[in-house]
Amino acid sequence: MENIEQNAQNPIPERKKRIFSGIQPTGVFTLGNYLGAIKNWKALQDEYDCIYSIVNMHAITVRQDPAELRKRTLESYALALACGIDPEKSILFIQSHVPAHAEANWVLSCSTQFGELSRMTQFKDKSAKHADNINAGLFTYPVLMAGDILLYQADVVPVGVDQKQHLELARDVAERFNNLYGKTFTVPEPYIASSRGGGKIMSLSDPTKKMSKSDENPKGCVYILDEPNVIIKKFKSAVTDSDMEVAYREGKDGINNLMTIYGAVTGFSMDSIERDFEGKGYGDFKKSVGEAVAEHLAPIRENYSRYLSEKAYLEDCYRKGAEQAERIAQRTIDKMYKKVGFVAR
Ligand code: ATP
Ligand code: LTN
Repeated sequence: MENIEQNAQNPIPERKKRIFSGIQPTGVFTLGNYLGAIKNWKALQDEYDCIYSIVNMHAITVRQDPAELRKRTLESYALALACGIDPEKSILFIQSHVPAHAEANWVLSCSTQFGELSRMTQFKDKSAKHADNINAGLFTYPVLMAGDILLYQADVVPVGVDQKQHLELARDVAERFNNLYGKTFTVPEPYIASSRGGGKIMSLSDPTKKMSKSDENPKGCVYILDEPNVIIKKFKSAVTDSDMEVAYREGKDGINNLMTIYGAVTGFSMDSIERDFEGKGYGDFKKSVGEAVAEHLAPIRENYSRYLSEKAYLEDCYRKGAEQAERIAQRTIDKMYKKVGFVAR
């Protein structure tokens, strides 16, 4: 009886749900990456068991300069730390350090159909943009991504709106594999910030286009390491409409985007932003958005230079991260190999 009472007061803690997400080391993170993904990565660390990766294997689907990729991978790792990913709470690792990602990719590619990969809109966009290098990796990229997620038996995957289709594919592949070989993978749920909440931040120079870190036109992109005066200037020259009203409305892409950004960094609702800027012009509004963003990002810039200069700490973190990730991923690879009928060594 005593025991039962004690157990009721101190129940065994439930296993936390697991999160996996990744970001490519293709450049300094943009405000889009931050609001659509990394800000959520940080916020979810206490409630979930989180595993985050700098996905350098994904990055080579478009041509990269090797020295630059190496440098950017370390910088991206430091940036993730600077954005508040805490290696004591979460696993943060570099994708190529865990061979299971390449192994899972092969097995899963044999459970993915050519037809379903052909429907991926990111492949169509990127192959139009890189017409001289439409390689097989660019085409099978969603399989590598499915492997990333399924290896860790992730329950939830926080990403921006642009990754929704890839996530649906990962779910389909997991279900197909489970049906064919017996339960092997957790089928992951997407965690997508609503577009008003920052799930899709648009370019400041062309608000019909996604803000993207590999964009050749840096004017439309706010990078999280930009100096405050640069940020304010970029917002001042943001493209808007010829109307005068700060209101979230169909067809006002530029203003909608600025309102989304302002709401995401201040926590203000669209209604309260509309009220606060009633009767004021776009100039005042753009200035306020620029200042709020610059203020929000300032601590990240300070943390970043500190982390990047602590080389030994950085190395220690990514080595530990890889070991922790590998332990989990290897268990899933062993299971997959057994299920498909590979002879154990
Ligand atoms: P690249 O330009 O190299 O394709 P990217 O800027 O699109 O890169 P990724 O590394 O592919 O960034 O994505 C990292 C995360 O950031 C993903 O979860 C993605 O959905 C999110 N993300 C990227 N761009 C935006 C955006 N403009 N708005 C909201 N989320 C975004
Ligand atoms: N494809 C993603 C990056 C990515 C990812 C992942 C995101 C690679 N693997 C696994 C979530 C889960 C992109 O942002 N382009």
